[in-house]
Amino acid sequence: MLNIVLFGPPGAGKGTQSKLMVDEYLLIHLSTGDLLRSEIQADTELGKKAKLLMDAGKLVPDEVVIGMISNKLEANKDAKGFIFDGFPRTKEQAIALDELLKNHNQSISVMISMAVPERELIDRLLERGKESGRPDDQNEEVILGRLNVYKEQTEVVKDYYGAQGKSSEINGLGSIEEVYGRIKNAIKQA
Ligand code: B4P
Repeated sequence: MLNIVLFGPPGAGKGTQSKLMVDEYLLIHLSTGDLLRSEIQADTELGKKAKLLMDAGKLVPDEVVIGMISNKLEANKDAKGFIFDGFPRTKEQAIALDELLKNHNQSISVMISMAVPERELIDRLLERGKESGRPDDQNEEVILGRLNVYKEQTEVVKDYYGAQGKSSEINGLGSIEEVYGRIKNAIKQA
């Protein structure tokens, strides 16, 4: 099985690249952001609570996203592997993911970390906000807050996989195809 963590700050291109990887590697794409937005769309209790946090650029509690991923792993026992997009976002989530995969006799194959300068991230998210209607993409202050959350709570996840010898960093600047080529190389080397 091929289990990939696609990692990077908000706007790095994780969702964009995941779509290309799904077709080529036949993996199941698990985006906690998409899963949470589906809950918001369906107006569930979970969605109502998540919306307040997401619109403010804050993280949803660990137990909520870990529970979502656990359900998806259970429901896809025959999968060829998974792309984890936007998860794990805290060290606690990374530890929980290792545990969940261990219960299925699986482990993470590689964490691919996408590096993009901060100004480019802000411009990409503001641009997406014009069309997507996502409240968390429309306000520069909220975006800066999300980048701070990334630095304070999420960046440690890179060290977590680095300590396991599973971290591979690529340049996330350039065309979508150029970035995808680098991801394919990182997977080949892993
Ligand atoms: P996410 O949905 O994960 O959203 P994101 O970080 O903004 O990144 P995304 O992957 O969608 O964007 P991409 O870089 O592809 O999270 C949203 C919120 O959900 C979080 O703030 C949090 O509240 C909550 N949440 C999610 N997971 C959580 C977790 N595990 N724990 C707690 N809370 C959680 O693309 C950005 C833009 O860049 C796009 O418009 C794209 O077209 C463009 N782009 C991509 N590649 C490009 C390239 N090479 N060149 C130019 N533009 C490019």
